[in-house]
Amino acid sequence: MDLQEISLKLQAGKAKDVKQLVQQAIDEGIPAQEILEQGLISGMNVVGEKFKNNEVFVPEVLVAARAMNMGAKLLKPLLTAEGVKANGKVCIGTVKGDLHDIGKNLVKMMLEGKGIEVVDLGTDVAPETFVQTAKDQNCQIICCSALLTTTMGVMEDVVKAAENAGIRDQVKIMIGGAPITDAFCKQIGADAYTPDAASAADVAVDFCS
Ligand code: B1M
Repeated sequence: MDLQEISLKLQAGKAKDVKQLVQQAIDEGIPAQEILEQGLISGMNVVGEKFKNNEVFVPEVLVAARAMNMGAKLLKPLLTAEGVKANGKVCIGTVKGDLHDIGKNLVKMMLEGKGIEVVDLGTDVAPETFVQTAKDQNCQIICCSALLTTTMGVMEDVVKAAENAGIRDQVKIMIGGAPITDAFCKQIGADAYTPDAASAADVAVDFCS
């Protein structure tokens, strides 16, 4: 099966078709990671380009996002089936001002697959909420996602809030999202940047063990 078909159906917002094709790809034995990257994420990237160029608008992006979520749900048990199991607890959220949650949800999925307990704070999360949750619930890691260049700066506020609360040496801060880079991570004093959900889970396992 050509994974491009999944990408095209996702771009058209055909959630049912996406679900059916993802299932077919699974049945054909195509690795889940490949279906995710070459089918779902690649389709979402095309939608993103069109969104940028005003060729599609928020409603179309939302139906594509729904199709993406339906496909990802089917992949979840496969993506999280193998690998090292770790003990640990993290809190995760998309930073204040930012409502994008698809990438954050993928990171959550991969973390849970590694046996890590995840406190999901949702989207539009204030720095103080990340820090208070880490404190109250004894999280070893704070995971922040940001998709907008206008919100990525909030991650620096999370680092500062952890310092001000006196827990900076007890908690690791991991960051990610499309505009984030390793250089940005170093600049704001966070502990790790990873480009995708699978590598985020690997680094989290290291931090927790
Ligand atoms: Co938004 N949006 N959006 N949008 N949207 C982008 C991000 C944009 C790049 C589109 C574009 O112009 N090309 C652009 C940002 C430009 C910029 O900042 N320079 C943009 C804009 C401008 C906006 C609005 C301002 C539009 C408007 O209203 N005028 C608005 C802002 C709303 C807000 O947040 N306050 C907005 C709204 C929306 C929707 C609501 C319509 C919808 C979100 C639906 C939802 O999330 N439930 C949406 C979407 C879907 C997108 C695009 C098309 C797709 C994002 C996505 O889900 N990608 C996006 C374009 C794009 O990125 N190509 C775009 C798939 C997802 C799996 O990837 O989240 O990057 P991603 O996650 C990756 C990695 O980054 C990583 O793991 C994942 C892969 O494994 N990762 C982490 C993510 N978090 C991590 C954390 C980690 C580690 C790795 O450690 C903790």
